Amino acid sequence: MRTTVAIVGAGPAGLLLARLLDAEGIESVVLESRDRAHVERRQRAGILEQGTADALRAAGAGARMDREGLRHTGIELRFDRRRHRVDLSALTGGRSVYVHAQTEVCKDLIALRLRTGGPLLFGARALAVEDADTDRPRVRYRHGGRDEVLECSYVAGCDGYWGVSRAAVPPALTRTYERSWPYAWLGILADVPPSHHELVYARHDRGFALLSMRPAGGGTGGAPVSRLYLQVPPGTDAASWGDADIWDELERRVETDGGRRLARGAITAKAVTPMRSYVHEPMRHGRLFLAGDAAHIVPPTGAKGLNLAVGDVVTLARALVAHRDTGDPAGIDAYSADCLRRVWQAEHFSYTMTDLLHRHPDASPFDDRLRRARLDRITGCRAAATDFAEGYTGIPFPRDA
Ligand code: RFL
Ligand code: PHB
Repeated sequence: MRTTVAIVGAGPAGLLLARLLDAEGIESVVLESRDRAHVERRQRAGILEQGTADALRAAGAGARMDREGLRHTGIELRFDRRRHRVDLSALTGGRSVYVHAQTEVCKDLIALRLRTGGPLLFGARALAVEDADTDRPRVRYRHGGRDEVLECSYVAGCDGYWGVSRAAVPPALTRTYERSWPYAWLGILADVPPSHHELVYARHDRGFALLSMRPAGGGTGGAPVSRLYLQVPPGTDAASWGDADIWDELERRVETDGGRRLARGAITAKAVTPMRSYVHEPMRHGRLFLAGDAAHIVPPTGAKGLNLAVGDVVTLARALVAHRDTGDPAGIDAYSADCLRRVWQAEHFSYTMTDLLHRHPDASPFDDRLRRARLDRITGCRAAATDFAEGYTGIPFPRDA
């Protein structure tokens, strides 16, 4: 098989890129190792930055987000049993974020592709990207029990952290930057309306907790449900936490003086997520472009992973279109550096927010006081709050800045 752009991976990065290329009449083939049901059900991100929401709308994939998603203009920080609202919109000239699940974004992009676009092969596992530094790169893959080859002009490596595309960049040209965190998140979905109408990020001596939510979805018009997270030690087995223990622990960590009790309900999903910060440089090698989690990972505290993936593929699509229309390779040549500038801003934001809000097993009392002092600054000083709000609502996409 031959195509213009071979897209490896049908997560948000690969699916949105496919959509953007379809809209411009650029041929692509998407290879996805898992089946459709798995991709559509994988519980992950919930917060879309303003720029991501705008990009989905521009791609014709924003209708359900606008109908069912929840626009949030602020978040709450809780520490020392006190509540502090950060008014994101007032601090950023009206920017906001949307609560809308990654599962729903993927479902809509898959439906669009299957209805109006080129091939999207599920159960097609890429084995290797070859000859990325020539004019005729190719992807070897396995599909339906057979080994196949996809020849192409460009490869988009959108296959996430565990994918194979990254390995096609020669080690001698690669530099990776990494930090692992001494904790993980236990995340649950619960069939109960959220206890607070905005997200609550809580720092507590027992560890971090996050109260988030998912819109009802499916056009049911029902109430949102709760999506909740607890800081736990790395390697924790989700099954080792009983439902009542989870609710008790959440309640302790978000408790405020005179606050309401947490509404409890049936827990419908439970999983542990490790935390990692990781960047692979460069993000391009010849005609191979890495995008999304294939190139970088942030800890989930800043809600940046999916948003970075969207920025990467918007940048890549623009570069490919400009090259086709004008022959000018400037966008292609600048792809890695353009994306990495934004990636490092998000790495910094996610790092800082993670560090501020979690309980570090080996932190000294002095370290803890410094973290508290920074939180006091963010909640007490407009300049610090503005910096936080700009980071949370999103660093502009490359060349939009
Ligand atoms: P994905 O979503 O991992 O998709 C990669 C796809 O590639 C497929 N694949 C292959 N296909 C073919 N051949 C191979 N050899 C392949 N190897 C892998 C995989 O099956 C998969 O379908 O990467 P992508 O597209 O870059 O998207 C990244 C996002 O999924 C990720 O950054 C976010 O989910 C991170 N994240 C959050 N991001 C946000 O922006 N806002 C949030 O609120 C947010 N919350 C979260 C999160 C991630 C979490 N977890 C579970 C890691 C909350 C959590 C708990
Ligand atoms: C989520 O709802 O899944 C979520 C929200 C905020 C974050 C991370 C995850 O910072």
